[in-house]
Amino acid sequence: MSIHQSGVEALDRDALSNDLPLPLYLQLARYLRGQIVSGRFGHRDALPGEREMAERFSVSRVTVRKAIKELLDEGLLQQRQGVGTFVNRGTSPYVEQRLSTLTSFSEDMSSRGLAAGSVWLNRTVTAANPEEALALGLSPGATVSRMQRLRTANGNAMALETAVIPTRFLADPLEVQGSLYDTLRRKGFTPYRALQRLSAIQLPAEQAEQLGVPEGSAALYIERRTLLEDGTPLEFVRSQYRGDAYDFIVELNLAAPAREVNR
Ligand code: 16G
Repeated sequence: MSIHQSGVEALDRDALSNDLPLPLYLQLARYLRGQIVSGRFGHRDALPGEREMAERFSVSRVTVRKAIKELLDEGLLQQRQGVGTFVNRGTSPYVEQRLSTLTSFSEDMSSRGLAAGSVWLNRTVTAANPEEALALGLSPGATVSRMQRLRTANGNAMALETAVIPTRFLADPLEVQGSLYDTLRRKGFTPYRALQRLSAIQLPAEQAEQLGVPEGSAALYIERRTLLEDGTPLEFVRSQYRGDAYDFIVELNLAAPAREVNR
C-alpha cells in the first residue's frame, strides 16, 4: 500500500510516543524513514500535507517540518516548489552528499538538541586484558585507563559504555570531566577513524537495570576501535545501546569502480 494510493490513513497514528527519550520530530523521521526503506512508500509517491500529518500524529506542524527536513537532508525525500514533497527512491544507488564524520556521544546528542550526560560507574587504571591488548595493539601487561559510564540524553539513560584507552594517551581517567573525545583532542590525540561492529542482543538483568528497561529488552551491542590519523589504535569501546531509543543511520557512498584483477 503506498501513501499515494491511501493518503494519510496509511500512517499509524500511534507511531509516536511522548515516553521515549527521543524528540518527536526524530521519532516521526524514523517512522517515515521506515515506511520508505521498507518499500511501503513507493518512489515518487507524494507525502500527505504538513497539516494532515500534524493532525494524524497529534504533533505541531513545526515537528512535521523538522522531520521532513531530516529526510530531505538524507536524500530520501525531495521537495518540488509549489507541488509538494515526494519520496525519492529511484533505482540508481542512493548517494549521500555529506561525508560520514566521526563523532562523540556528546556531539551526537547536541546535534539532536539533547543535553548529553554521563553517570560514572567505574574508572580505573589497570592492565589490559588479552582482548583489549589485541584490539589496541599493546604488549601483554601494558596499562590502560578503563572507564565505564551510563550515557544519558536529557537525563534519560541511552547507553552503557566501557572505553579503554592506553595510558600513554590518557594516564589518568579522572582527567575526563565531560567529553572523553574533547579531553583526548586537547591532549593532541584526535580520534580520526573508527571501525565498528554492531550486533543485536537481549540485555542481561544487570545492564537492563542500569538502563532502566526490562530484563531481556532488545539492545544494540557495539564495539568500536578508534584510530589516530597514523593508524595507531587510540580507543577500544564496548557499548550497549537501548534498542527503543536509538536509530543508526549508515551513510553509503558509491564504491570506486572495481579494478580488474589479473591472474
Ligand atoms: C561515542 C563512541 C565512543 C566514544 C564516545 C565519546 C560509538 C559507538 N561510540 O559514544 O567510542 O568513547 O562517543 O563520547 O559511537 P564523549 O566524548 O561524549 O565522552
